[in-house]
Amino acid sequence: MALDYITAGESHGPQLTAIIRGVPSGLALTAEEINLDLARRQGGYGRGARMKIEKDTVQIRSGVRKGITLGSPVTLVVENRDYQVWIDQMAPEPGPLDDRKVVTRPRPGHTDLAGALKYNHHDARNILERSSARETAARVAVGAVCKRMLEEFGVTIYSHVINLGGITVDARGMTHDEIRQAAEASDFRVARPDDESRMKDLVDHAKSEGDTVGGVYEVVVLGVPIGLGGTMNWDEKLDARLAQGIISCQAIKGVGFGMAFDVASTPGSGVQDPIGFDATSRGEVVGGTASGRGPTGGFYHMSNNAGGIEGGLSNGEPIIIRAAMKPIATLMKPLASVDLHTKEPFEAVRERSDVCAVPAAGVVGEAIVAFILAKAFQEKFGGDSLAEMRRNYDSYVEYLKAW
Ligand code: EPS
Repeated sequence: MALDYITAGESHGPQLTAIIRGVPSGLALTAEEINLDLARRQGGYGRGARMKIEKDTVQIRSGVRKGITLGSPVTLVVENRDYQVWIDQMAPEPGPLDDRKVVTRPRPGHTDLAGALKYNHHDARNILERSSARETAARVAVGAVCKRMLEEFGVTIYSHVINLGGITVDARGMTHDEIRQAAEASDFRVARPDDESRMKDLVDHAKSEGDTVGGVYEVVVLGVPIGLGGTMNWDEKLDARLAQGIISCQAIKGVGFGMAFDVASTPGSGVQDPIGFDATSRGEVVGGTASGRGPTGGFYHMSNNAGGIEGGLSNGEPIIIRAAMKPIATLMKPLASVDLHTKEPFEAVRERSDVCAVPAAGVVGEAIVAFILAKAFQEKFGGDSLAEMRRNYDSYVEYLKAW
């Protein structure tokens, strides 16, 4: 069965749930590994009070026995601690609602207005509870499972922030390992710590103004073999699928690969990546090393402006994806809105929120990318069991070597 998942759960409901189907049998998986990524998602300078309330941990409820996947659906549960505070308003049992907590002044930029009209909810809380970025905790848990699968094939993923509210970080000249280590140690998940104090000032200033801050993160995938995805049909293309996944994340408004939008203002000779051949690296599996190239049978590109994908197929170079996050829509100095019932002009509702969540969004981006790549991996190599995937993968690498 093709790898797929669904998430469920309201931000202040009892729990977030994810069910993943199509995880191959025989994969070693523990809650502790998933928890590492859940903790990474909770970090970053500029988060709101909710992150102090929650300590996200996963419970594996199906699909795993004694630390090994069974091939059956994997159910992951992350409880919301804050539910205890919201139980009166959010419990599934019938009962009255507190009028003071009903949301009728939609926030510009959020789903409140269109969602309320579409689903016929006169309390926009019924929309915002699900559209909240809290849902990304479930996606990060799914991504951690997918990362585990990819690791078995030498594929690793990291992210770092390259623009925070207009302050850009230039990581050129740094190795993958250096960028990854610096980002993990940084409150802004940036490669160069010298940029952090200006970012902190920017976020503090926005907070004092009741405003919010966006930015751009980059996800990098190392060790991807040549030929994942599809070039024959629109919905098989790897970049198209990654773009859909990335854009589906709350507040993400733009996505690009490699040099991204700069392709539009650069001549073709400065955009396309010249091809070379190195017989010594035939069949090399080098995920995590300096070049980050996966198995290609010795073919390589002399630059990586394409970000590892040409014509909808991985080309073996590191996959590099950039995503632009808009500033969070919930403002403490709210913009103009209209009451859903009276139609009178009002300021939009104030909800507790983050001032800046770009570093966390990068961790979510890793998870999204992990899922899409794991799915593409399974399409190419089969996947009832990890052993079957490995046989098919090894045979593909042998085929590339013999080309
Ligand atoms: C989030 C949980 C939410 C928000 C934020 C991210 O919790 P609460 O609404 O209780 O503060 O902090 O969600 C949003 C930015 C949003 O617009 O919904 C989380 O777990 O990441």
